[in-house]
Amino acid sequence: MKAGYHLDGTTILAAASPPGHAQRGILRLSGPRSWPCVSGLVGLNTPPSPRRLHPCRLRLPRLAATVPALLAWMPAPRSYTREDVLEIHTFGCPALLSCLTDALLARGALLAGPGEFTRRAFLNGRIDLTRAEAVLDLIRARDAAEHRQACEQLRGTLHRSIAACQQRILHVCAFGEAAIDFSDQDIEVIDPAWVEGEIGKALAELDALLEESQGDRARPEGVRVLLFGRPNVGKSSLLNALARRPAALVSPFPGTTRDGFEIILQLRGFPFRLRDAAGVREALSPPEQAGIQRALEAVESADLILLVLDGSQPVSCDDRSMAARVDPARTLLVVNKSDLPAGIRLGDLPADLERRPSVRVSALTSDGVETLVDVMVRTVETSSASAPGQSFWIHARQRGCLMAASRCLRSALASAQSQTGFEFVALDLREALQHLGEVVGEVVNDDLLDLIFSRFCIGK
Ligand SMILES: Nc1nc2c(ncn2[C@@H]2O[C@H](COP(=O)(O)OP(=O)(O)OP(=O)(O)O)[C@@H](O)[C@H]2O)c(=O)[nH]1
Ligand SMILES: [Mg+2]
Repeated sequence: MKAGYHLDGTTILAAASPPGHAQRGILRLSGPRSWPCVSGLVGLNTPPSPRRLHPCRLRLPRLAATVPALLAWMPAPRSYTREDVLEIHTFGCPALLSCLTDALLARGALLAGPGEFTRRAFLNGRIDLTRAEAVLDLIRARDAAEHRQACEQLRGTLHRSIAACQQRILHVCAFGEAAIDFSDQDIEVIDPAWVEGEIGKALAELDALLEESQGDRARPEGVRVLLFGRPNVGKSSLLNALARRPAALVSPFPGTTRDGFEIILQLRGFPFRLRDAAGVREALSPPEQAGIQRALEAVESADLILLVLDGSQPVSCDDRSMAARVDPARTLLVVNKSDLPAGIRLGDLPADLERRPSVRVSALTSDGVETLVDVMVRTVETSSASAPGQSFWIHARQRGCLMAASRCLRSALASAQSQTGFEFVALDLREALQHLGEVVGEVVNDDLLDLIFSRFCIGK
């Protein structure tokens, strides 16, 4: 086992609260010496009642006075790690916590490695690896959608799908191997069509899982939003209104923005990458043409396109040609300049766009901008990438294993179809099971565990 993680039977210790000054500081111990390490410091011979907060006073050798604290005692096996776990809640004062840590280390506790509590939970069979990784996701969740996804995984959504697939493959293996045992007696024990059918189903389930997880971390840095429209409709002004600062240059001259640029914004707790781009028209110069080319490329990769229109003018030919370039399903219409007399008729847009949500705003006065934010957030919340149960965010590691398992099943299916003998089919099926086992942690080695858990913070 690598440095940083400890052997079975040891007792580990870490702060479970963030570093720095805070109202409350928490130290957490896990292992058989959790109570013996603490009992002397609180002057109690027996542990308090489990799963309650028990008031006590800490007597620390380096401090003159006693310190009030609360103890939470979670004896094995009903604890996060399935070991004896004890938490000490006291003031969030770094000097006090360091003093307490020293006292506990002197009594035999060891400083925990990153993610060691969760690693123990996994090794002791409390959670499978997909759930352990979900704990990490939960800690790192940047918004409500990521939080919800991590909770889904924590409930074992991925694990259940994989278990169903494993069951199907095991079933085929069991029947197939029994058939090999009876192969010298002239009885048809296994129907080749059934074998093919079952492998085909397992493969379809796995491929569906991979397909659903296509959006693997689809929003690594937030939802990519593109401000798209012809020159002078107020894209840069709108970016500034959303950012509440003059981030982009604005001028009455069409063609002001050339190099598009991005800003990252938190809107209602969601991270958005907002991209301003050159207005699209028949370019007057090569640099403008280059800027327009970039805007057109960004249309392909954006998660959400805000098609900005000038509400004070009729829909122009440029507006229509831009409307033709966007995917309506990813587009919201923003009718800007609502402070001016209205001159637009949305009915002049292509029919599929006309039906998309539209918001009237004035980037100049910020009128309607809050409504636009509401609509953007709602669109993201209900998009497939964040709808619960519809799509998985899986780690690259998990994805790699699923793809390897899918390859093995494909090869098993080919062997089954060419009727080369069940031995060959079984070899591939066993290998597929091995890869699926790696996703949930039935087949793992220490190096892999080190890699996974080293991404955790200490104390989890
Ligand atoms: N009255 C009014 N004027 C606006 C509004 N939004 C933008 N403008 C004006 O419209 C002009 C163009 O604004 P920009 O934000 O530079 O437009 P743009 O779409 O970024 O233009 P390009 O960068 O050239 O593509 C500026 O003079 C703005 O002050 C608005 O809501 N109301
Ligand atoms: Mg601009």
